[in-house]
Amino acid sequence: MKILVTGGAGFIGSNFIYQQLAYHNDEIVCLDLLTYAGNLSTLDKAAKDNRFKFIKGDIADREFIYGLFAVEKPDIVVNFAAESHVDRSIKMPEIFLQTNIIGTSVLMDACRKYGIKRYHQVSTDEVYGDLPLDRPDLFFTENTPVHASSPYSASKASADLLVQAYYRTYGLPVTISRCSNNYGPYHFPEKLIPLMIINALNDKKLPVYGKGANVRDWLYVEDHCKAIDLIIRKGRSGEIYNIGGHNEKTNLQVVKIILRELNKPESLIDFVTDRPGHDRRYAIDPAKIHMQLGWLPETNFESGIKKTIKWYLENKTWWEEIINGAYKDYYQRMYEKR
Ligand code: NAD
Ligand code: TDX
Repeated sequence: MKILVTGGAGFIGSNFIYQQLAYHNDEIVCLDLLTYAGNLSTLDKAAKDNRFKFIKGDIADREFIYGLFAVEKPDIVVNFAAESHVDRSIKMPEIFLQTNIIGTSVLMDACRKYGIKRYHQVSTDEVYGDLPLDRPDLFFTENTPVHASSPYSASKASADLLVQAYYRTYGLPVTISRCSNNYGPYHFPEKLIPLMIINALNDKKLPVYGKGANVRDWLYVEDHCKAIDLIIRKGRSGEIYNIGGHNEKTNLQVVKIILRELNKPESLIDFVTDRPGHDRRYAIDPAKIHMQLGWLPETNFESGIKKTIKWYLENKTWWEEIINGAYKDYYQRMYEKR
């Protein structure tokens, strides 16, 4: 079988590729535009495997995508390619619409034209909006209405609606997964956990938005990838699967854990202006994927964060190259006057 993995040079896509190569004997074609978030060096080890091939290109470029499908004829498409950072979407929404919505429709049109066994859309719990902080009894289920808050989540929700429309109208075999916040190796340093680890290692301030009271439901990236693996091989076409491991933490709790693990003082914490429209709490009910596909998370937050910190300590070159490049301007623009 041949699997086309789009966005495989990013955080979750690269972890998915390594897991697929370790557990299965399928061919993997990785398509990635190598935006600021894509990093070819992340795939260095995969490139040594003759079942793996990398192609640079844009999922929203129709002519290019049709040409690629005509040659590669993938059996399964797993679409990780996206603009993924909420803060960037607030400053620059257009590219989110282009990649996340148009890109998804182009990929699915290619699937219709050339035929595939399964198109899988990697979506997010953010499409459900947020939950109040004082109702810990509430969780997102697959039946929770879509209610996006940021241009990022609105673009992901729009893509999900298109995926469902292609299933209903054209009978395209599709699945959608909606996962909570991931963390682990190869996470781009603009996101909370890697940003805080790297700033703490460099004795820089840790910018916590608002009071740090917002809650995220953290899942170790390998658990997310295992869930997607089950869905593409055993999941039912037309279905949505929520993925999450009941690992809720406030941002302040996460930052304090990181400081404690690195033996750094809490005086590094800097409370800065809040994110506009900041979602208060995400919390996934993963009962469906557990009951139907037998998925359960294997890594709890306490061991996952230790593994993650160890990875950032042992892979300094990977992130130093990033933070010494265009990331510097990004950081200044995003945090200077906050
Ligand atoms: P990421 O930003 O680390 O990686 C995205 C990858 O997509 C990069 O390699 C980038 O070069 C590539 N890409 C961007 N635009 C492209 C285009 N037009 N054509 C081809 N490639 C393009 O993102 P991530 O955190 O790995 O997220 C992957 C997917 O998972 C996204 O769809 C995201 O919405 C979803 N998701 C992420 C999380 C999370 O916590 N990170 C949680 C749930 C869902
Ligand atoms: O500097 C920061 N300070 C801070 O307090 C950053 C970057 C974030 N935060 C807060 C905002 C959020 O409440 O930390 C929380 C996590 O922020 P992000 O890492 O930006 O993630 P989030 O906005 O929750 O979105 C993530 O989870 C769902 C991913 O980036 C999305 O791609 C995914 O869909």
